[in-house]
Amino acid sequence: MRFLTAGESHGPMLTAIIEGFPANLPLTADFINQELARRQMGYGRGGRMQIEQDQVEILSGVRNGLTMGSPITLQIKNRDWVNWAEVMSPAPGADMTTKKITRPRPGHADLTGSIKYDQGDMRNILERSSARETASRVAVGAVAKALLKEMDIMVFGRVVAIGGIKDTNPLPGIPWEELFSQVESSPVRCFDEQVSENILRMIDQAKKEGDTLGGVFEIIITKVPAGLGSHVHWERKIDGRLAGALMSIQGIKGVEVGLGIQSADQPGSKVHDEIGYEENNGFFRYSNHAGGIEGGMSNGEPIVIRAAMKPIPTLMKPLNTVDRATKEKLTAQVERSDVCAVPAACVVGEAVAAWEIARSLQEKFGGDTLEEMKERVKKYRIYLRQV
Ligand code: EPS
Repeated sequence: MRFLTAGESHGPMLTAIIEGFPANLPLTADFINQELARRQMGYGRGGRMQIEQDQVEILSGVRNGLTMGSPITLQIKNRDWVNWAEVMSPAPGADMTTKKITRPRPGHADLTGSIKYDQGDMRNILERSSARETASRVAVGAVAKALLKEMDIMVFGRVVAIGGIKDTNPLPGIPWEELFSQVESSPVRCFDEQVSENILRMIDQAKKEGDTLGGVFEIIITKVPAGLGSHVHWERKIDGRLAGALMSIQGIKGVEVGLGIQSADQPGSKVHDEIGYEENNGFFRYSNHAGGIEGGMSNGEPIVIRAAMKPIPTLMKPLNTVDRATKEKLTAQVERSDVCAVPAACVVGEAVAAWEIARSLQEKFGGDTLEEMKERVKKYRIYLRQV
């Protein structure tokens, strides 16, 4: 299973092609659109989200609401394109001056991208490095989620910190659905209401100061059977794949699994999860410091991964830089942007994690059809309970 995305932030559209997906999976544009709408929410977004109302069109691979096993093409039109048609025109004669960028933003792809691809106008870098691309990945992730749903696997994210304000409480011992619905109702995807409120104030303050904020989100994946991924070779390790996928989201600077970095500070006796066994239910762990992954494989406990997002590099009170063309010391370009996009990145995190789980599931269970895959997963789950 693989996918490609294409499209510029202010081009006509974003496109994704998924290949190697099983046939007979129920899939509708409505389901994908719900995920796209979740990505557009979150306190601290900029003006662009008022313009867009991301809607997917399924252009191939699906007929009568079911996948056919052939490549699936997804397309999301950029509503903003009408305002950019002349600037972004692919034909010779495009307006190359009005929106030209020569003052790189510290922390952005602008400068290095423009040197690497030898582009005097850094718009040619911004257009593709923009987190607008994540709309495609959320659409792809929605397709993966639809597959995972069939196997009862749920992927969900919550924000645990923004701008240094943290929800330090351990995961509350309530049913997952309850936790997720409370998170879903928070404008910053934070479980703790008091922390949510403090974060809202912090975002308002940052906006007033022309600044931006980063944060940390956590992805939880439930009911993953033990044994996805493998210890036998580096690129089959599921933690490596999940970390790589999360790290590839725009703005992410750190990823940890379970206790993560903290596990380095403690002795083994405090870190490792002791093993238990329950008749007819199989092996389990008494704690989940490993975040559901040991030896590059899911171990049957919920997978818990965190990702840290840096503050967005476009500051309304810009930092110092050097003009690409004149080498003059100036302040960086100011573009329309977000004060904080951590809640949106959290939804993107769900999507990329869902894709990696679906991919590992397909590798283990194969299957050209949903039925084959489901049957094999069902049998394997019986084996896990009896082993
Ligand atoms: C985004 C669209 C962008 C930004 C944001 C994410 O729209 P525009 O650049 O037209 O305002 O709101 O991207 C960034 C801040 C970034 O640095 O990439 C989106 O659709 O999520």
